[in-house]
Amino acid sequence: MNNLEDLVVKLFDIEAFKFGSFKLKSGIQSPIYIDLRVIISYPDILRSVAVHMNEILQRSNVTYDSICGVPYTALPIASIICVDYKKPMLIRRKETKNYGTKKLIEGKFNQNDRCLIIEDIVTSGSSVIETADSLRAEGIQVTDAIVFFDRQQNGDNNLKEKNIRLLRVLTITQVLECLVKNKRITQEVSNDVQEFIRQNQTELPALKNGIIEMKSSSIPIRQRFQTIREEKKTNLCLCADLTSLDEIIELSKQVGPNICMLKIHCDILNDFSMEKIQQLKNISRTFNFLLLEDRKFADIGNTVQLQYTKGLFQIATWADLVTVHVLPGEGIVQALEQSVQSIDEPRGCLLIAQMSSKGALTNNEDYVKGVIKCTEKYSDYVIGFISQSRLTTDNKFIHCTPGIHLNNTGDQLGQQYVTPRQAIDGRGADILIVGRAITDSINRIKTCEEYQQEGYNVYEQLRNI
Ligand code: 5BU
Repeated sequence: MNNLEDLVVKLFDIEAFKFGSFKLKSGIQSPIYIDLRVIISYPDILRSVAVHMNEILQRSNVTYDSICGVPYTALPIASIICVDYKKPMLIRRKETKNYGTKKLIEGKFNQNDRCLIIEDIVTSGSSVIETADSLRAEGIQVTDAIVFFDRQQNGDNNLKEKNIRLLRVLTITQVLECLVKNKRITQEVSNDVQEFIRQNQTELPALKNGIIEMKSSSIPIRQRFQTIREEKKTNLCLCADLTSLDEIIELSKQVGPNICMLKIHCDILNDFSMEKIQQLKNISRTFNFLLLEDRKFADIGNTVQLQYTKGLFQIATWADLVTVHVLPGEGIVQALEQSVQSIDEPRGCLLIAQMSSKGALTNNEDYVKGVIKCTEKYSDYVIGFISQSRLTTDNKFIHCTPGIHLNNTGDQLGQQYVTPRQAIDGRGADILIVGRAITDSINRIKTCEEYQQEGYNVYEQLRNI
């Protein structure tokens, strides 16, 4: 079955294409339903699909080190191509395991390997993008994807936005033409489908499961936090005060599902690079957590603008959130907000109202009042506080509390700890900022899960009172 036209007709005959009126997952009524899953029951057709895909790959001169099929239909197709044309395969799990290594990508790969994604049908491109994000989070390059069938609903442009070139064997227009020519459907049916396609163009959707918010790039940070907390059931911010970004990257992949935020201090890293921080950012998108740079800006407006956007770190390009002291006056917030106006992703900050360390000079009533006033005035950019108590009844402001430990009361350098329960119940924390309690523990993943569970349980108990 080398002829593509024969293959299309065969696919119609085995009911991979159906015409009528079908309710799609989105609730929309569609005149066509395409389900390529049936091909696994027809070995000749399955192989033929793989062969045609490979022909396109040969013609397009794509270079790649491995192939990753998007589950499920594309998996057998990917397997055939990999075996027949001797390419290694990768598999992306739909969910991470709760036990063992928690790997999201199975198979052997090296950093900067180039992986080709294979999918059966593309509509919006969301599944391909979800797969690409996971691969990229592992340091694997994704530049091309191939689909057997393009529904022509703007998937190619959506993928282009993510720097992925879409290759395809067939478009819906070609399928319709072929089926009319072979008298499987009438011209009228074909016209109806074409009209439906024209009217149902897609944009990048936000994905579910708490993993990857593709539109996270446009959802305001405050709203993102609320969604993450509910979807992932976590109010835990892991504070990774490690001096190796490589180590933070590895850790973030392991605990990504458990946290709503990752806090770092970029100026303590021995191996900072824009490439690595971009990798961390991709991981934060994959696992859907916010990235907080605990920069504690505290200078005049002009200086903080430079510190935020320039230098080695270019913090504004990657940090969803930063921390800010209001010591120099509210101009600092105005200056920071101004410098992210040209960035096309939402940015926000947390004002430091009260510190956890012994004898902190911030913890005085007038100072805190000033911080609250400033928060209210710049409430678009300031999403909340770093605090040790609930400072306002306005729930739109998020209270983040550091100084958390389940079985320690402080360190030798002035840090003071409370338990997650004390922080949430007693002090009104929305987010627990936990550092060494997790990073110094013998099993970081397990400890992280414990803090996540404890934090979220207390939050739920209080919510249900
Ligand atoms: P720890 O390992 O959980 O003690 O780390 C706490 C983190 O929170 C650490 O990165 C501090 O820089 C940060 N922190 C804090 O501990 N207390 C504060 O008041 C503020 C930040 Br603001």
